[in-house]
Amino acid sequence: MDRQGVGTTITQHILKQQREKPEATGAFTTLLNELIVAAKVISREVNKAGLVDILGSTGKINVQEEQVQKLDVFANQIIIERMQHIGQLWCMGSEEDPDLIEIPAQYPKGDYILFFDPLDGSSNIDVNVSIGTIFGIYKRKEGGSGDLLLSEALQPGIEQVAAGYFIYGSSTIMVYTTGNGTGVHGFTLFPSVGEFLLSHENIRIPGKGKIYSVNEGNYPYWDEKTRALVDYFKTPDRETGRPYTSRYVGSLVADFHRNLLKGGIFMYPADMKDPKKPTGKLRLMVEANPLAMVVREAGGYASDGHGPILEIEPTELHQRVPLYIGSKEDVEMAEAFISGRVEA
Ligand code: P6P
Repeated sequence: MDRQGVGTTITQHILKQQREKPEATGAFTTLLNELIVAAKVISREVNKAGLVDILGSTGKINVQEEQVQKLDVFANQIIIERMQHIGQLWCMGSEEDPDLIEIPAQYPKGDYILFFDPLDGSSNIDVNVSIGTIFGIYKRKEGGSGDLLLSEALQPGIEQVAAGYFIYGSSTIMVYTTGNGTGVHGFTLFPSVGEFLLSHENIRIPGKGKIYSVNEGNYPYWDEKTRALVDYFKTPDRETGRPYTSRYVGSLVADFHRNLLKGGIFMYPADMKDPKKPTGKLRLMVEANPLAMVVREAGGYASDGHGPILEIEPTELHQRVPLYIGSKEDVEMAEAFISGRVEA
């Protein structure tokens, strides 16, 4: 806290970073600040969800064939409504919407593309487990057709100009990076001030952790390499600090945030539980890519088991990928097992 008793606000932090970029026009700052306003509104609703009739399911199934929670719908609408009028977006892609979201004709368009999961982990809302909003921001490529084409919107995660997440838990925290060595920084929402204040400056993930996070209920549906990998983390070996501790909340943002701060590996491997989802449950554009950028900027790594998540050329808006993400040494070990370089 500085002498005003406030500390560094997220707005000050963004402005400082943007001032160091001669090409900055203020468009990105406007975009990120509006997303922050949306997150503050979502945080308020999440934190009072237990008091008003906004819990439970809408009875609808989304494009992911998952129960749509009322707060899911609310969060999605808030982000779309707030972001579409600021004149900085070419289009958006949401985990909740089957297709790209067009900016209505009455609003000016911009050069950025926002992919987001409005409320990840929402099945945990009713049991008061932390949930979150995940976002990845891209710059529209020059020379496009001018039409709203998926082929022009989808880009590899390495092209993100910013990525991060909001976690709505015991407190609301925003973690983000603008890449290029600018680091990963966390801000905690002070409701009394109504501002996100810097609380975790320059987050670095340990090179090797002591935690593994995976839903072991899927063990019967994994292939031999995946089973051998998870068994590896459970096998006692003093030299490599095994067995690791198992920690799995079932809310990606909560599991990722804990491992980012403490070290460890989160895994959502491919499984044959649902033949319609042979490449795992998590989505490339709205979950894996944003977190892969955050973890890379914090010194970690994210892989699909064969190579960097950030280098995957997307072909579909909602394509799913296996995800191994966290401490670099642990994720590289996962890659060695899954790609067959280590014998099962
Ligand atoms: P499972 C939540 O529904 C979610 O999308 C992620 O937040 C979480 O990591 C994962 O699914 C949990 O999936 O199959 O272990 O319940």
